[in-house]
Amino acid sequence: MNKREKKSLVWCLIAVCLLMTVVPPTNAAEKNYLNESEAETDARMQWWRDARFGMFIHWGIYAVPGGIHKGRSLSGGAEWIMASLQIPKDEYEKFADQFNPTDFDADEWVRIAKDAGMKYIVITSKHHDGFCLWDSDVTEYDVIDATPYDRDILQELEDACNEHGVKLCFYYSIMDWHHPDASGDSFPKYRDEYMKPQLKELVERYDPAVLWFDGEWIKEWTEPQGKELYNYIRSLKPDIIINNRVGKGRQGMQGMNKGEGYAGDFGTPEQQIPATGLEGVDWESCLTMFHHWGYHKNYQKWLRSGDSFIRDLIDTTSKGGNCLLNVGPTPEGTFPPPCVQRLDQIGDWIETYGESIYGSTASPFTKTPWGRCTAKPGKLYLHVYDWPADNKLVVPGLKNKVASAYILGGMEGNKLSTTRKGDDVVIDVPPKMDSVATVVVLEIEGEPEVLPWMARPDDAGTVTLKAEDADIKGANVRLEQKGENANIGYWTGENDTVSWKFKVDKAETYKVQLSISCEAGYEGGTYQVALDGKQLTGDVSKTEGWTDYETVSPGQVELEPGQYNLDVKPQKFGSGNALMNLEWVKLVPTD
Ligand code: H79
Repeated sequence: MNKREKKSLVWCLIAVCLLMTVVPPTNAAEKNYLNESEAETDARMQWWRDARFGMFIHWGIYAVPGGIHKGRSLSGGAEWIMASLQIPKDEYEKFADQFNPTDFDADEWVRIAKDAGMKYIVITSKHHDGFCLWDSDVTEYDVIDATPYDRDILQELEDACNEHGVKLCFYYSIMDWHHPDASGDSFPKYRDEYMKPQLKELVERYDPAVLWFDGEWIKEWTEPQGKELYNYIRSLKPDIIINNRVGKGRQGMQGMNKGEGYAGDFGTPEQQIPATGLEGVDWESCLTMFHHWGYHKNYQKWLRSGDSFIRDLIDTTSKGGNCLLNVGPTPEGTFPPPCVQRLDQIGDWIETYGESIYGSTASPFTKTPWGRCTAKPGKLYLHVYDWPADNKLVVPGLKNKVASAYILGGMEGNKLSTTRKGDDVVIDVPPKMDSVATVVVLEIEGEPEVLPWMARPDDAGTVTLKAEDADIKGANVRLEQKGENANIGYWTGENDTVSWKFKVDKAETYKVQLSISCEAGYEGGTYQVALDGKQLTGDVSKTEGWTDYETVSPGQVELEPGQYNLDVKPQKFGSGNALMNLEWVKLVPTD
């Protein structure tokens, strides 16, 4: 392109942008559902917020190869086999001839989900490969027309879900590797003559509670199209819920939106749980039971324990989000038995402790060192992972008056005694119970009034200030997760400061220790520790690399009982532009 052509292209783009601002993308007479009031959103989202736990199902003809084709296995998810092994369309289509899931029993699937405590099911109506699990009018590439199996899977699931009171929801991929118009210039044709008619079929025939989009990252898809599609679907079913992948707001796998103004009702972290929730933002972490989303023949290799899924559910709930746990059924139409066994295990836990999950909201605490907390009006549910050795459960920095305390699950009548110790509440708990997370209920008066987390001495009297609990201030300095070692890194500004609050309850002389690392070429700096009006300094020597930590001590401090603030910051940089990585600071009693 020459300069002149470039110039006219730029003018052309400017003209298009101007036009787009004066001509709204949707018919002005239609309702803009993106402008609904907070009360309307709250009413629409209520069942979803209360539900907290759903089942994701990835099922399609990719289950037939199960991650292995012609002796080749793949790097990505088993449901991506067409793309990752570059299987030509006509060759891939042949898996449809072998898709004959005669063991499929919608009623059993829904019962398994319900017994696991799941309130909704999200199934792939169409994944990236384009194959459809219902009898679509606009394609033959579906379970009725292209496979020997002659049953409408989505219809059977809808009937079973209605029967059991579980909400049925559909995943739908915008990206489509099968449809000839789904990429390039003909994309609008695919959108208007294929995608939208399919979505209309799905909404009108099966009445889904949620539409869960994916594959929105393709270059053809834009935020204005996302907004238009959002409004189109809401116009078909006004109270439907739609995820944020309908538009372009999502920030990668982290899943939350880049900012305000994007279409979609909830964020979609994928294969991860955010470090903290976000006040006023709905989100759902989707997690798969065995690394792949679709069925993989070697799934057992990756299958995690039932306990880990229970803790994931507690974790998402304690941060104010939902958990969508995925299973990839076999080509025969069953859930792999070890998955069912884990789902049973989750269901057992839910049966005892479900009250602490459904309808609960995020923890009011910044940190509960023994586990997690969920809340309902007047109640705090303390999910204890690490049972206190002395049977005294410390609820840190809770100002409210306590009404009562008891353990959930048939022990409600057995009240536990509580005492106030300064800002903390201490609950006398019985010896450790046999559960991955025992739930202690603390009934309190009024709205929770909670102080920010403050570190305190452990049984040996040592105060540990961890990187993940630090208050970090500076341009670049940040919390990093490298391998096992969460640490504070990118320490490049002279005012970059990390701080902790802690308290001690008796007079003591402490040795201050830091666990630091420094790659060769950066050594020679000095750090400063400020505590109780005193300053200690120490040198930064090189270690084997940024992940090789060494414990150093800049000196001792004498402290009286009380609350303190400890700051660490650079005093002088060494030969590089970063000071050090810091894993933790400890105050170790000297006697
Ligand atoms: O259906 C399951 C997976 O098959 C599908 N989503 C889950 C629910 C999935 N497809 N791709 N991926 C997951 C990973 C893809 C990541 C990327 Fe991207 C797409 C990297 C670049 C484009 C997402 C969008 C992350 C960055 C931009």
